[in-house]
Amino acid sequence: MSEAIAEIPARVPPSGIAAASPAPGTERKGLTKKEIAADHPTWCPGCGDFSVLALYFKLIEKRKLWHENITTIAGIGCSSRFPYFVQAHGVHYIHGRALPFATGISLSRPDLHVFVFGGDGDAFSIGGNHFNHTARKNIKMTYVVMDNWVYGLTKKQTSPTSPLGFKSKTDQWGAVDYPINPMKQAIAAGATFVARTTSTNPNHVLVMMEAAMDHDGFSFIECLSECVEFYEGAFDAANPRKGGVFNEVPKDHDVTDELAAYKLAGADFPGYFGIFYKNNKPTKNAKEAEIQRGMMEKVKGLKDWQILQKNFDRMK
Ligand SMILES: Cc1ncc(C[n+]2csc(CCOP(=O)(O)OP(=O)(O)O)c2C)c(N)n1
Ligand code: SF4
Ligand SMILES: [Mg+2]
Repeated sequence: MSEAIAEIPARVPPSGIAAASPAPGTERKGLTKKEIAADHPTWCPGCGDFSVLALYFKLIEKRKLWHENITTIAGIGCSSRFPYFVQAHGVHYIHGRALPFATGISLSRPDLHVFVFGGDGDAFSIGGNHFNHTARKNIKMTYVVMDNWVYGLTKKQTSPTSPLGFKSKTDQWGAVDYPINPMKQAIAAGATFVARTTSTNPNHVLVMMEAAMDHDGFSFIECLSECVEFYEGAFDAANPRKGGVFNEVPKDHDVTDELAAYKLAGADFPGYFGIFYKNNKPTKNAKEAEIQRGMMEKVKGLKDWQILQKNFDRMK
């Protein structure tokens, strides 16, 4: 085998975050919040996004993830500022393009877990196509959409999840377009883990994030996260402290039943919270790794130039 090829690490399908476990004798202490927190978040006081960030820190602490085991990717929007505030590898990328960027990382770096955070506009307007394709390809990553039913960063335009009648700068007389249902969209697109939570229930957010991280595939979480500036009170009906109700997914719900999950997703607001759907099917990561293993086997013993020559000969 040529030296260049020998250096390429075997791309094994990632399994959870097992790579974070230190080898015996090399134990390292987990990161503290102080070590993970970067810039002071610039969100408005009271914004629901603070809670999601705090729980992400908690997840990193609890699961003893080190900087080199995680990456935090986002598009553009208030919620998408997320990677700025995490002291780890991350990218604040192009509006709606977080998922293709994250896909590249996920496929090329099976040793780390890719987290993507963003807003409803980023996910379902400009990034709508990428959402569908990343889900159907079952790329291993965790995607948390901080859904506030509005474009926050650009100061109150109707988003794809804004309810009918919502008055905004783009719909002064009230929104007339039917909103999309993120849960239905995710299930229909082929996401293999689909969950719903709300930033006002911190314990629940953490449980959902952990379950999503442990899923070997594309895990999607819709997290309601109030924009106190442009959609105050949007989720009061889901917050018992504001007189609302927090209904967990019924205990007898079968998470492998796609139709049952779709039915749950259709419940009137505030709907249900928890894991709606979970299905273990091979990821694109695993399939590509298999193809690569096969290819490497075929060129075993050849020098780089011989592999190149073979490719040229095939093209003649
Ligand atoms: C290509 C492009 N189009 C439009 C914009 C303007 N823009 C920035 S953020 C945003 C919407 C953000 O809404 P959302 O994703 O829901 O995030 P939030 O701010 O609500 O967290 C828009 C339209 C942009 N930055 N780039
Ligand atoms: S505008 Fe809304 S979403 Fe953006 S930081 Fe302020 S409260 Fe949060
Ligand atoms: Mg939004």
